[in-house]
Amino acid sequence: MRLDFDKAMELYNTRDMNHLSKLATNVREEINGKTVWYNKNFHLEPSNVCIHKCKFCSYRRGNDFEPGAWTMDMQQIEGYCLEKYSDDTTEVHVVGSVHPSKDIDYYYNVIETIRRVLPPHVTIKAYSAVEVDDMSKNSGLPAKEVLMQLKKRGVSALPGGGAEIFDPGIRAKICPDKADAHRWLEIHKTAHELGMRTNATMLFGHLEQREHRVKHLLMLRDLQDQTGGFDAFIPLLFKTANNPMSYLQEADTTEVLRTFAISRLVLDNIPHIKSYWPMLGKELCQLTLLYGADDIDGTINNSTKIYSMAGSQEQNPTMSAADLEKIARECGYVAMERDSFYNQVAKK
Ligand code: V47
Repeated sequence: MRLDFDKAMELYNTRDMNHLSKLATNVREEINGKTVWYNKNFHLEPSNVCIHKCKFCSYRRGNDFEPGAWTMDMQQIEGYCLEKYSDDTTEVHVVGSVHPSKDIDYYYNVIETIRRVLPPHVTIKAYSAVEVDDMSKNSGLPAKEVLMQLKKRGVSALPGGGAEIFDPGIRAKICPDKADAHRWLEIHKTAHELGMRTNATMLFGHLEQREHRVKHLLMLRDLQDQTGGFDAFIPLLFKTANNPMSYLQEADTTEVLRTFAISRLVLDNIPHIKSYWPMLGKELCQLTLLYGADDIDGTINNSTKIYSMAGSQEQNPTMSAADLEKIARECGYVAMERDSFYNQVAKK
């Protein structure tokens, strides 16, 4: 039976972690059997210069002259893609920023450059709904047109970033100046209508309470009922180093595990719950497999800085397929390589 708000809160508040683990595992095994999915991917972070001043972000710089700022030109993007790509890579995940002086052509050029240098079987998963919203505002084009242009240039999936927490009161405190919940959901809905698959995230462990998280999950579940376009949900644990909310303590391990279990149980219509190890660390990532997670993302190839800059223990995130397979095996599961759309990739 579907969990409503009250039932979800009751389960969230239980002290019986074993019960939560069993319930979430039942659902996860009904949907995904004993499979733990992973992919061979790398991230591209073209710039960390951003107009938004999200309080949780350790990565942003306000302009290109601040220490630690970077903005790649097309030659650097080409070189970077060729350096990180290997024959078995199936996905490049682009994490943008909203640069104060780059117009929409820069974002288009990034995609065109990737498409030109990497083979066509590599999926480009690019730009969060927040970046799409800013491209739309800055260019005067409707978001639908921006998405169509990105799709035409080779984007076939959107990452789940920028969702943070939908509650307007908390959102006003942690990221007041970017797309709100309504706009984030609207852009994903439009992407789904255009045939693009997308992910969804939730940033937790900062100012929000459990009730805000459950409401966030229910809003995602409602949209998924309408479109069916979300492939995966990723609970993102707030990492506290080097950002304006560093005064907060990181959420406990049990709180992380509870949140994974409740996500699995509430989101009965989203097939995959992803545990993103560059943020959680390998050990905690492995534990989440016992609380509903069925996807451990990818090999990464030391290509993302967001979480290392925010204090993650994974300072140079890289895992081989064998490392990822071991994580699953030790939990009694079987790792399976996937492409970006959860099709099994045959072993070579
Ligand atoms: O929206 C930023 C989060 C997100 C911090 O779709 C932080 O497969 C924790 O969306 N502590 C961007 N989180 C990354 C993202 C993502 C990651 C992995 C997989 C996928 C996917 C998408 O990172 C932001 C924000 O919620 N974030 N700073 C921090 N200090």
